[in-house]
Amino acid sequence: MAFELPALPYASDALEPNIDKTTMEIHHDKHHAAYVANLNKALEGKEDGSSIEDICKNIDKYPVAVRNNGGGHFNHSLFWSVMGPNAGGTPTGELASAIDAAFGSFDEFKTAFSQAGATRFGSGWAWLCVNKDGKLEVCSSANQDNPLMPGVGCGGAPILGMDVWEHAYYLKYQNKRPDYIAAFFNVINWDAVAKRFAAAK
Ligand code: MN3
Repeated sequence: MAFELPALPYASDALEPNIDKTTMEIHHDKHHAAYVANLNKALEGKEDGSSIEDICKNIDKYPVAVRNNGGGHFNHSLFWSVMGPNAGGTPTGELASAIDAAFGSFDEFKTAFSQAGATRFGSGWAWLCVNKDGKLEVCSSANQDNPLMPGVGCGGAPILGMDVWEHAYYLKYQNKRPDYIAAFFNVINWDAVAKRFAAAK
């Protein structure tokens, strides 16, 4: 079965002014759509019913086009789902406790995550993951790689991902990636991240 582009779970202007409508439209309707189309093309005749998560976990069995476009599909699907309008702030409950336990405080987590995104050279992603021991970790990956792929980074289940490709921010923020990263924190849907955390533990 072919993979499909998921609809944005909110309007394309819902993240204004932090992420502008035009960037969201191009990012979702063009970039993510292209990853899905190219993933389906790369898998044509070789579909085995694997989920996109299972493809990422076994990525070494696939050609590089599946790595790039399958990673792109997984990463962007997660990305849309962990943002939202009326979001931002700080997490609560078990996720907040786990962040404090792993990083010392929310502010220290924010610094580590922001730094992972800011220092990723070229294109890639910053991640918050639940590692094999059930602990939270921050890492970053190049291109469309992600922590589900063996040997990439945290080696765990990603529960928050931030796209730091220029296409994610250049129209509004140009070369100022740190400004985009600061704005990203205003649109994190911590309830969605907490659900992923509960499922990953
Ligand atoms: Mn992107």
